[in-house]
Amino acid sequence: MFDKIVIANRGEIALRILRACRELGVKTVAVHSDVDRDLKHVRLADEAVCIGPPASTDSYLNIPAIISAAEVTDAEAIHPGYGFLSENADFSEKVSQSGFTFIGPKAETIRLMGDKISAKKSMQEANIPCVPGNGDPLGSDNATNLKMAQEIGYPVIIKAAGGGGGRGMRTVHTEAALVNAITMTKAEAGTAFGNSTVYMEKFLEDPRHIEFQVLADNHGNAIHLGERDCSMQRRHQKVVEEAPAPGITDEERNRMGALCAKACIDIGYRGAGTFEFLYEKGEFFFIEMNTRVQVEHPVTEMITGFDIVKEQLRVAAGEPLSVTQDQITFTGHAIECRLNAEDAVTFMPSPGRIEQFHMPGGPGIRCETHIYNGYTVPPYYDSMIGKLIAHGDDRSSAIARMKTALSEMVIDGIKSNIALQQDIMSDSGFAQGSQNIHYLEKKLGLSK
Ligand code: MV4
Repeated sequence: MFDKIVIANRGEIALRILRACRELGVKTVAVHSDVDRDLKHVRLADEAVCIGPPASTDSYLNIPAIISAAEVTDAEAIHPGYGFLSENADFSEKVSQSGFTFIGPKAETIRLMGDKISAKKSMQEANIPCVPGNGDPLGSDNATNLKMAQEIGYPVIIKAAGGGGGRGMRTVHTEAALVNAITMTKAEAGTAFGNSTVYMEKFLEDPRHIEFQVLADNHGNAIHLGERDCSMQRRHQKVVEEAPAPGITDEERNRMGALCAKACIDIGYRGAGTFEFLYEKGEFFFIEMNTRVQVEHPVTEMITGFDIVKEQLRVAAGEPLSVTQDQITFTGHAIECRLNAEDAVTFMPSPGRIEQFHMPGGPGIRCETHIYNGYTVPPYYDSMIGKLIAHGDDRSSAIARMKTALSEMVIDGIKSNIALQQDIMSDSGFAQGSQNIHYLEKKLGLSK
């Protein structure tokens, strides 16, 4: 195992990584911006290095500064967390070239999955079911593109190879709109991603978002930890996640999970990863692979009792996976509510000083947050300030525990989405389960 690592992130995930390090006897270096000296994990870390001014581009995205911090503290590895540099292939490459271990997949894997065309190609080759549409780059011949759309059947969606996470896509409902939509998406993609390549696939109108968690080592082993339902989202920001996904049978879980684990071996995957699918009318369709630990990993940890972050550290250190697939079992149901510092009506970020924080507790409750009484949420970063996770014997018990926990949690001084989460937990549609990706936005009156 590593002697010392750099945690190249902030907030709740930095604290989560620090806790995993402590359990494994790994020393920690927190790297932080000027305004982040009072972060909980910075206080708890063995060492702390300031890497720049508040703006992310000058600090948490500053590759030379982070690598220098690893050099001056004589650390062995760098954990990127999620967001920031976690899926930046150039960062992964520079970390390795500088003689450190990047806690994540190889740079070439990040690059492969970062390009949505090569990702889809590699998944088609690995027999992962993909959304209808060949995934080839669209050429400039209108007749060919019109023919392709006709064969797929409208509506279709034009997606940028450099996009992902909801960026760089356009839905097309009629033949008349196709040519212009391709032109527009290409132009926007060229500006936004420096890559104007686009591809076409069938647009699924009311899918659920279901994703599979995988872990792979450097010794040819890969396992899956089942799936999560992340359909409760607003403007591509997940709000509530849960595991298992309601209505997915053990057979479907085992079949899809095994396919994902096998695909990991095929592509030489290493570390923790997520296969994102759209799920409609009983069928899974691959859309993207995330090559990092995800915000919602705790729901999987709660139903499997397996520590994903500790395992990331183990496989990065060259150890084989600590478990085999048959040792993974699923118990009960877990729900995660993301906690955001935001206005209840406008959803605008609401930074400021936490005057009063009371953390909920009790059986099956887990609170992942870095906030504390007197902590000031800075305005420079994401508004997510933590996550509340409830585990129960079944879905309704998990909801009941979540409602109890939300009712006893106090976050004063800033605005938060606690009331929204309470509203969702009491929503009859949510209680039913299996809602699609449009459900929350419709409920909030945002669309359709
Ligand atoms: C789609 C789709 C429908 N059909 N692809 C949005 C984020 C990116 N990961 C892919 N996305 C979508 N791709 C096809 N062929 C609908 C979405 C989508 C979506 C997907 C997952 C979660 C929330 C979403 C919200 C709007 C659109």
